[in-house]
Amino acid sequence: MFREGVRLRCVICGSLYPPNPRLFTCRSCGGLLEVVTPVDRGFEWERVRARRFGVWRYRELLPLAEWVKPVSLGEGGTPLVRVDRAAGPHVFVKFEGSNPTGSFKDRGMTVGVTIAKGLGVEGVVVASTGNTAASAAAYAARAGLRCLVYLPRGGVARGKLAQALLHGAEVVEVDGFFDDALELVLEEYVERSPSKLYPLNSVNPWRLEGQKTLAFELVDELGYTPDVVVVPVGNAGNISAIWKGFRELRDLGVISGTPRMIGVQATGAAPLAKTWSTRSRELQVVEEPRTIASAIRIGRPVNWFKALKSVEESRGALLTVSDEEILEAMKMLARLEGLGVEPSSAASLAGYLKALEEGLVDRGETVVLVATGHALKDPDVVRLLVERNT
Ligand code: AN7
Repeated sequence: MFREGVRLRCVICGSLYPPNPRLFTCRSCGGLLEVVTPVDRGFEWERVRARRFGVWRYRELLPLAEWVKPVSLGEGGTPLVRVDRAAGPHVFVKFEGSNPTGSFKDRGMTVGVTIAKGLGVEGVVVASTGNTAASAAAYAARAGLRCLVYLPRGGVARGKLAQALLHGAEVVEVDGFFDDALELVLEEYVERSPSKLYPLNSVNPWRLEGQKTLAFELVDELGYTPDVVVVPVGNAGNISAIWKGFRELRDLGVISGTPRMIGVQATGAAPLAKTWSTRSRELQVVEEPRTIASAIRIGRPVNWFKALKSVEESRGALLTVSDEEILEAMKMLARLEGLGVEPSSAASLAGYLKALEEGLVDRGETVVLVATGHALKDPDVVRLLVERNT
């Protein structure tokens, strides 16, 4: 199913493994793995640009063999919108809300569910704060697979739950936070594998391969590398995946410089930002994460090591924004730019404004704010925002 020469590599000790779709952690040190895809010498950036804009335009840079037919809904190829009224003439929003299920998760799910289908499993399983569940449910439906989702009880925005149910997912509500739901999934379906269900959380390095295409699209559309990319951070798979995409383009010689990656967390759910600011080598776990941005209400991000490495290598930063700042940014994008994003996505604009204040970014620099999900995902927060101050 995989391209010739594809390997898995431990992000901590560098151990290499053959491309096993079920192997998520290093057998010698327990670190998370990443996919290494060798690219043909004949690869030409110009040739891929003749294809439809989206995830599969970059097939040569993805680990799946050419003959594999993707389970696809036309994901990726999302709008890049200049936001000069809300932020300035050199600032763009990458609007991931216009993916098929309304979030960036679709980029990863098209790859993950394609692999699940190829494995011949009965279905897929995820723990989720909502968007992963919505996306997994839709792609599983398309592939004719079962989808089982573990959600924190009362912790998922209504639009996302509605999508999971609409697409026929089996929902298990867990008393506790997302972190507890994920632990359950890892114990049940990863440590005791192989099960009949294929786990598609972001510990799955194959799924993250799809998410790296966001970096490809930015370079592809802008024609140059942005100076800074701002990403809301929860479980920290996305910031790691986007950074991996830039690294690969640099290694291929497509770009010479890489952007600084700035990760944004909500003040009440900021394990990584805390770890970063204290220069700690151990994750500063948040036992009871709190924020209005339920997508990123995560206290023990599994990809913490990958994310810290990405931020460090790119000479970026991690910072926090308050719920008030998130709501204000959400309103700015909606009212000044016509962009309806969910609260966690607005954290990237709030984070950019903070980074300016703190001197981490200069006004003249080209910046991309990743708006990870659509406003319709969370109608209750929209209502709160509108009723409070119109
Ligand atoms: C809109 O759906 O974790 O740092 O289970 O839905 O890669 O976790 C969602 C995360 C940002 C954070 N923005 O991305 C899930 C889930 C939105 C999100 C994030 C999420 P990661």
